[in-house]
Amino acid sequence: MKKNTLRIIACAVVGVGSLVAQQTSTAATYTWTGGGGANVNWNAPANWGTVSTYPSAPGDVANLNIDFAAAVTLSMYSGSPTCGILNWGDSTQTGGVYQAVGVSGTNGGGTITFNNNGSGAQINHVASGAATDNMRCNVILQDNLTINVASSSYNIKLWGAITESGGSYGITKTGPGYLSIEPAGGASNWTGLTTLNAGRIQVASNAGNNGITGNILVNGGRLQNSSSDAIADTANIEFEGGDWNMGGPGNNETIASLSGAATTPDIFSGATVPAGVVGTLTLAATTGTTSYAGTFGVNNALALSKTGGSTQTLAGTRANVLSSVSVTGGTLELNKTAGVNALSGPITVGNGAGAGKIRLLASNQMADGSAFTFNGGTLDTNGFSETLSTLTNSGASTIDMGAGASILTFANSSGQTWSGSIQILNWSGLTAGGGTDQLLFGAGGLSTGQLAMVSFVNPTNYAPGTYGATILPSGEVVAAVPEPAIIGTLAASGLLALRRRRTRA
Ligand SMILES: [Ca+2]
Ligand SMILES: [Ca+2]
Ligand SMILES: [Ca+2]
Repeated sequence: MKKNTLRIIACAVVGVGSLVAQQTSTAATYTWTGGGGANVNWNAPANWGTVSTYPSAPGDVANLNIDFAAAVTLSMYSGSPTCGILNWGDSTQTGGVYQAVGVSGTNGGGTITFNNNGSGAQINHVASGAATDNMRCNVILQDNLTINVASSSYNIKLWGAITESGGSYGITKTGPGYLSIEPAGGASNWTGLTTLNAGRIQVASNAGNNGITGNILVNGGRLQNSSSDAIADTANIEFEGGDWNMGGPGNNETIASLSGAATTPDIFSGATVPAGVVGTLTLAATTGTTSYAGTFGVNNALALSKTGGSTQTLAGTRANVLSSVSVTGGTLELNKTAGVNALSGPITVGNGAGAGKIRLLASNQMADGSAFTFNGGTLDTNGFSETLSTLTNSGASTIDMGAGASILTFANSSGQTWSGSIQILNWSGLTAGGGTDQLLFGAGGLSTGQLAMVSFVNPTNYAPGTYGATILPSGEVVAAVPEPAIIGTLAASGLLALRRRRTRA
């Protein structure tokens, strides 16, 4: 009974509070009059030139963009600061001095809620000059929020956790200035789209908390990492313009996938000092298919890793520059203009347990100088042709030559370390070579031991079965035809079919 009584009292108190909030919820415009100083309270009416009110309701406009004569740091700890529009920054640099205008002095200290009654909340940073204004309190989105940073040399930085309430809300960045997002005050979690239209978004993680937690759309400007793993591993990033500097040296990032039809965006690693230290971009989506038409590494090479079960297509008209490629899950489809490299650097395919595939959707998608290493994965030529450097193998790997005509050419690989097996599927070749499908090696070819690890499964022009491999003087590896006497004996006894079943098992 005592608990119930307390609940009734609590409800009554909340009810009164709501009534008061409703009475004061008519959107109003407030302009800061509190001057400068540290820990100046947002919720003090005198600081806004009023008797009893301050920006605390959806739709309220908070003008923090006066000519500050001294630096100011607002305290956000109490009073439920809320606004629809925040105009922010020292509007006049008296004597060339910009006065910093901070919102909370402690990372995660207090909260501000952005709610413009569904018409989109705004932060308009109006100052000019080269400096940074910090918002260190946590941010709650009850509306989509557009952040405009008007000066190209200006940086505003959100240090608090960004969360949402009452729906899924996003952040749109406009204007030429910088917006930095680094949740040093706790874990961010908002699910709406982060859209970059101009300027820069610099994003970092802090204590394992991702700076951006949802999907991202880049229409223009630059997305830039200030640390590794700044973006949620579940995020898709769509590029319809702009670019992405992963920062560094050696910043790594995992996201779900990449998409976008624009061919101009570039994703690149930051400074490579010490030399050779590049970042790795890992695409980890477990399902779905996405296509990215921009480039990698034109500005500075990076390493690409495809891990999840999804299909990622690399399209477009410009060549990628990659320091290495690893495909251990799903399918990486290569669909650039024929002869334009989608992949470069050493290429490894397979996770050692059957996953990981590269599929050609056009010819000549991998640099001729790229060494190709199987680790139990699949190369699906899909009727297209490719030239690579050496071939190395471990595990049970597969070359699927698909429908159509594929000429797959490797450099002399007789010096490479091989173990396991390579099965060749859908080979439409000829015993004498020169057929529809051709698997070729440069002078030196493969060693006898390597050839023994290659088998052709149900080649088109052969009786069904699994065949060993032999290499012709031309360097073409073809299915070895058993001696006619052996074929006759096998056919007569039905052992050919038995052998086929065994080799398939
Ligand atoms: Ca000033
Ligand atoms: Ca990540
Ligand atoms: Ca090639």
